[in-house]
Amino acid sequence: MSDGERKGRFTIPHEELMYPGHSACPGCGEPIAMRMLLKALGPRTVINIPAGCCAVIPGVWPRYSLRVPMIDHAFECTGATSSGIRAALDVKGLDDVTVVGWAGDGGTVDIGLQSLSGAVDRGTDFLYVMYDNEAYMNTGVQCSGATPCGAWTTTTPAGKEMACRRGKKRILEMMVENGIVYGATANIAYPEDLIERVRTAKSIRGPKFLHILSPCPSGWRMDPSKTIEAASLATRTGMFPLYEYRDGQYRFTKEIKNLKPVEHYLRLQGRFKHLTPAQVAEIQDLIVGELEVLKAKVEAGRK
Ligand SMILES: Cc1ncc(C[n+]2csc(CCOP(=O)(O)OP(=O)(O)O)c2C)c(N)n1
Ligand SMILES: [Mg+2]
Repeated sequence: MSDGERKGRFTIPHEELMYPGHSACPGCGEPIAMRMLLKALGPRTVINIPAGCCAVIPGVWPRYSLRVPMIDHAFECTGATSSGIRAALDVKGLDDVTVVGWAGDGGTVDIGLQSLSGAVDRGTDFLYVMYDNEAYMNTGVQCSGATPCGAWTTTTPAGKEMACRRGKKRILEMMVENGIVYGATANIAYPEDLIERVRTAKSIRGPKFLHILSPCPSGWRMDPSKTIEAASLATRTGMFPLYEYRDGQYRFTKEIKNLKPVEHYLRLQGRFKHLTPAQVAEIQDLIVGELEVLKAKVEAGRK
């Protein structure tokens, strides 16, 4: 902890465990999320990363921008690798080291789902982080189970009908049903909140799951300077609500009052530019419906 932090001047730790010089595209949300995660966890951390942009962003050998060890592995096995690392650390008596499985949305909600589910089932003490850029970006923007309704991708082309018509896979709720001890959504536009969620996760033993929204300017077809604005609008329009699950209860970590119309979020990004006013209204209805479901869960926990 720095002097500034001790005096309460900074809520974001000064310590840097991710250096500049990584290979992310301009405006990419992933290194911001990674930087904040490492600030919250500190150096006693091991990260395992599957295929995806995240595998190359830290650097290609001999360059490396993280100050913690990272293990690179196949696309579909983040959960299994985390369980293996945890077991090895436990044998060595290193129970103060946090294990983080860090994967993209495609590597989590689709291809790594069985492996993640197995690790939760085994009760592995680890933090799984899904940074969500809402498509398979590293291979050229294909639709994943986390791509939002109406978004253009190369496999959901723009046309008269919306090729992607459903809501995002509710991965956090799926993991809750699977048996995680803590789960939360977070957003790079709210770094202090993100850090608080990571610290909470670190303080609890068992399988934890964090879902971080991480805009991708190239895939979202927007200017790299718009990353934080887009991320912030995602939460302020209700597209990406911030909430957590702990001890059997859901709770909003950012109140969802006075939501802006979703159009503000959609119009910022080229991936939604083909949408007609009727389709925008359809997406608005979908979001309102999903928020009602979430509110009911939060209310049920309060009773
Ligand atoms: C088994 C397997 N299938 C496909 C691939 C090709 N592949 C590498 S990265 C990637 C996209 C990853 O998408 P996501 O997990 O969302 O991360 P992002 O690239 O968006 O950061 C794909 C399909 C692979 N490496 N291994
Ligand atoms: Mg992705």
